[in-house]
Amino acid sequence: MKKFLPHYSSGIVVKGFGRGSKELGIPTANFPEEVVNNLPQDMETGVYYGFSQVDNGPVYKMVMSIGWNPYYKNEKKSMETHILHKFDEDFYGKILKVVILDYIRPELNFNSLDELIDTIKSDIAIAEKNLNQSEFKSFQEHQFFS
Ligand code: ADP
Ligand code: RBF
Ligand code: MG
Repeated sequence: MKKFLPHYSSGIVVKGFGRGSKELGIPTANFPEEVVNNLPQDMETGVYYGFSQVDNGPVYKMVMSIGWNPYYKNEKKSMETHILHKFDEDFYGKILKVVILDYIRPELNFNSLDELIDTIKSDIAIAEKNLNQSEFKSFQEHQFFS
């Protein structure tokens, strides 16, 4: 599971699927295809967490979904980052940097949108808690983000 971690990615924030994740309270910043294609071939799809930064701003905790979103049956593999911070404005076109540190679970299908949202909320709680551990804390101050 952790074979390819930590993994560092950076790229421009592009428009995603426009499904209104934002309206659900869980906006996800999408990376372009090239960044997705740079992931190690054998890295498992699923839900991960780590740290993230928009341009040269503060480094925040994040959760990320990598894969095909079985609930929506996407045709294209995506990397969607939800940053655990309330932003006043969108940041399309800015540079997003992420370090992926740990794996939570595989991508699942759900019977309803409510179940998807509840599961994402529990992913967020896991990331919130685990990222305070000293094992991970050091990455927040990593050179990558300076
Ligand atoms: P899209 O389908 O275009 O990805 P979303 O509804 O997922 O649309 O919204 C994503 C956009 O919301 C991001 O590209 C970013 O500009 C903005 N945004 C605002 N707050 C956050 C946040 N906390 N985490 C991720 N993106 C955010
Ligand atoms: N989509 C899925 O189809 N299955 C999942 O298990 C799943 N887990 C996610 C976990 C996180 C932390 C995030 C941010 C997204 C996840 N998604 C998943 C993607 C979700 O379907 C997408 O962000 C939608 O746009 C939400 O409305
Ligand atoms: Mg999105």
